[in-house]
Amino acid sequence: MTGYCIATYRCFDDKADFHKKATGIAVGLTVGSWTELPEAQKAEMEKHLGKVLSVEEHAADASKTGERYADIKIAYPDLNFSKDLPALLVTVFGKLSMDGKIKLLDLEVSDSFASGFPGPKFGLEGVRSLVDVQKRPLLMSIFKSVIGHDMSNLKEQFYQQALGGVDLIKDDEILFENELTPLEKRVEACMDAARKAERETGQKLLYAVNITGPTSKLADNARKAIAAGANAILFNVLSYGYDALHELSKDASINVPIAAHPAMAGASYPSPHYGIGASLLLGKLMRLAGADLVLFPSPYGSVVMPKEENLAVKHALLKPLHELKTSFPVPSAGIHPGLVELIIRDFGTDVVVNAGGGIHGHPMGTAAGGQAFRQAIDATLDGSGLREAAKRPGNEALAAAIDAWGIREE
Ligand code: 1AE
Repeated sequence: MTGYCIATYRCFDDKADFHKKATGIAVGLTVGSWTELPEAQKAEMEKHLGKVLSVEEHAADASKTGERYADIKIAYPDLNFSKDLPALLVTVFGKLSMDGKIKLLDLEVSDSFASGFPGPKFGLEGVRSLVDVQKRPLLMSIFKSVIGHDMSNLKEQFYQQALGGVDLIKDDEILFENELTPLEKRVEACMDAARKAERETGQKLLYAVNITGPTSKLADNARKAIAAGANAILFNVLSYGYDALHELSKDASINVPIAAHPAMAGASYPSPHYGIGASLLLGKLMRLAGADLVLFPSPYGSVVMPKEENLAVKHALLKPLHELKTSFPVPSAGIHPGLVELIIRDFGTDVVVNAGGGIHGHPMGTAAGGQAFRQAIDATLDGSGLREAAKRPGNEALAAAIDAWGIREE
């Protein structure tokens, strides 16, 4: 529908007239009132009026929430909001988000709105090129135990992670500017460790350094990190807002991939009744705002997202969307090598396997933690299976990981 952005809501109510509710939203969030307007004014306001496209009613379903609900689609004229995500989100789910049991499930933005969003600068293919890995899933390691540690400790942690054969290393999202490991010095130390490890492994890697601080300083901080040698950045998108991500990603001088962290997402997507659906929150909006990689919980780890929702996030990052590049899905939290077969079964090879505790907690140490993952990925791709592969000479790291965490088979 040219010139309109379409919002899909799920609205729960045991008694409501859902058609009336839908009209109330379409009018209330656009021109305010309609029936009371004089005819002359109606003609003038018509172009600003929201339109109810569909109302699909569902009887109470005991297998879901046990309540009656409706899926409602409403089209909002682009004319009503400026071409930025805060304006769009406030239009479609500002006051409405506080008005009873209603959840925003999806947004289909118009081509005209999307034209203001270049999306991921590198995308999945670009990230693959930077690390020079075309076919297999990538492996990312997460710094753990960073607060209160000094630079030499951090540098050694980085080196051990890099030796394990990971493709990316990300800062812990709770590492902010601090005296022991300030941003630029941290980048210099870690990139130095990356070069040292590369001389041994022959492998390129990206270090996603956490860009933090007041919103007004984010772009400067990113540029400082890049000048110090950073080749990727990590960003806590939801605490700043999508527009902050968009500002970083569309900035030509910030010419490194951006990994979006999902911190705070749990305040929005898990309720069936309220908030924003996971595939929109962590999928479509992250991609539109320019994330090259997006972290989100997996269906199997320590922070669990139901599988259907999880795969919907993956699709939102990978399926065609307004000519935008795709974003790398990074299912995360509580991942260990015994989950790799499930990850590749559900996500295919276009996925980043990401682990913190599953690497640093390896019984033979951090470097062996990375090696165990790489062995698990290879064994899954060559079809030999983890248990068989663990018996092979050279795969002792995988064997130890399986002893420690087991293999999850569904
Ligand atoms: C969903 C985000 C995961 C994350 O940032 C993180 O730190 C995970 O750590 P582990 O792998 O659970 O130790």
